[in-house]
Amino acid sequence: MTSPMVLWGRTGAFEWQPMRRARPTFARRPAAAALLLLAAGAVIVGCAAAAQAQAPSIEIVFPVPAHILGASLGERYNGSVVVNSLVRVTDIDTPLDNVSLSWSLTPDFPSLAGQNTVIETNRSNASEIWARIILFVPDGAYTLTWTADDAGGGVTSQAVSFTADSHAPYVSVDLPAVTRVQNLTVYIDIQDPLSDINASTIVVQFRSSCSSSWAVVPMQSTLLPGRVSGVVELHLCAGLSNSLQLSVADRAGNAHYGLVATVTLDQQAPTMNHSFPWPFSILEGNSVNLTAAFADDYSGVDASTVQLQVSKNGGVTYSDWLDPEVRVQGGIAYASYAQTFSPGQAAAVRWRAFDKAGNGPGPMQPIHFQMNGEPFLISYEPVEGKTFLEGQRVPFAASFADPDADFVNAEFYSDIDGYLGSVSGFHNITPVNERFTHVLSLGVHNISIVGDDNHGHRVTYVYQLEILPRPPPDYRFFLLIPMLLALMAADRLILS
Ligand SMILES: [Ca+2]
Ligand SMILES: [Ca+2]
Ligand SMILES: [Ca+2]
Repeated sequence: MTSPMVLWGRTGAFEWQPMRRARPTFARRPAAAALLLLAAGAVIVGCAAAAQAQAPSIEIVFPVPAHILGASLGERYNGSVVVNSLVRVTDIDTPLDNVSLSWSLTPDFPSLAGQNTVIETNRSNASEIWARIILFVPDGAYTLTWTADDAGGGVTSQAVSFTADSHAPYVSVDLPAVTRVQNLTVYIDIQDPLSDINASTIVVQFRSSCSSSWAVVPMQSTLLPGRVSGVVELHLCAGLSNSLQLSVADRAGNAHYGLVATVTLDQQAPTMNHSFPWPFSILEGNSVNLTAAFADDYSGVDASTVQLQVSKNGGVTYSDWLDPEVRVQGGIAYASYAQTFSPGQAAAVRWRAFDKAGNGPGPMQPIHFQMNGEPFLISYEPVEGKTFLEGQRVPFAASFADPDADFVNAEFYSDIDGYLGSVSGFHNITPVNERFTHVLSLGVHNISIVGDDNHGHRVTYVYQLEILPRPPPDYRFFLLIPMLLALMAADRLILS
């Protein structure tokens, strides 16, 4: 990019003040114009071989060749590097006011245009012009070219290469955030392609989780252009704060100093601090929300690794590993998995979890539990097929057992007479001697015995009882009475 020429009016010696643009010198200086016209005429009329106007001469005072800018605070502004280029122009055969100046920068960049890139000139001295521009450039390698044109055919250019580098070397460390490995080999890469690294400034320090002070760590270095590759050996201590810091400066003086990486050493698997069901508990219903909560010492539970296995035969065989829903809160991983069981089923669950460092599988011990089972009938009265006469009081009793030692209530129903009564047991088995009686209607009854363990299980047994009509009175009995009396009288006669 080339800045348009800007000529600023004369001022006092070495004062860098912007002034209004000067008018063409021909208009203001008739004498000089006449002289130039005469000279031109002489060239045209007289001699084609007469010397052409000699080009101005440019001396770039700043920056000097290979200058690196940007390392000092004064050379940085708002994220850019300030390039304050100063030149001195002399011209032996042209009034200096006629000399115009321009500049260009390679590579170009869009942010260069604007007020700050206007050329300031000082023409207070009749034999020389001092000019400068202020450029704000990003980091990079540049070539600045100044061009002076004396309007008489003499044009000259001067170029200077410089580097803008306002950034410290870039440091990258190949260090994991968490590890299970106590002795780590760490690769360090330091880069500064612009102004190269001053290898003598590199200092690596390490502080383990078990220490409160920093210690210098020797680094094996391989020096490359604009780059240093290093290797250090670290001996970690269990904990969160194994820290590495590094200081280094580039050849321009930009320095990096500070923490570059922290690594957690974790060698313990997660632990389970809560689970449901409790070991050896008896659960009601058919669906159980199996839950567990895991904690970890340093790196934290890897939620994606929390799994469980379920056994439905008391821990003899287990399912495949199942993926529960996992929610992590406050460093604790909460897992839950809904599973259906049958009544009375002996069950077991075992969990596993890894931490983020890969320690695991964590808790694997099974937790045994049982599903609440149905009660079952042991004995009952009256027995199947027994008949009773109409109007007779029928005694009812039942004994139940329950695998969970639940109380069992036994209720009796008739399909003819409805609810008959109940016996309620003490623990485990209803005592046989607890009974009630009921007069049933004539006919064949379907009797239901319903056992309820008060834990959701009602079992029903059905059998039949028949109530018979009473037979008519047997009058032959009454005919026998006089015969018996006669026999008894005869007995007495013989004995006496
Ligand atoms: Ca640098
Ligand atoms: Ca751990
Ligand atoms: Ca039960």
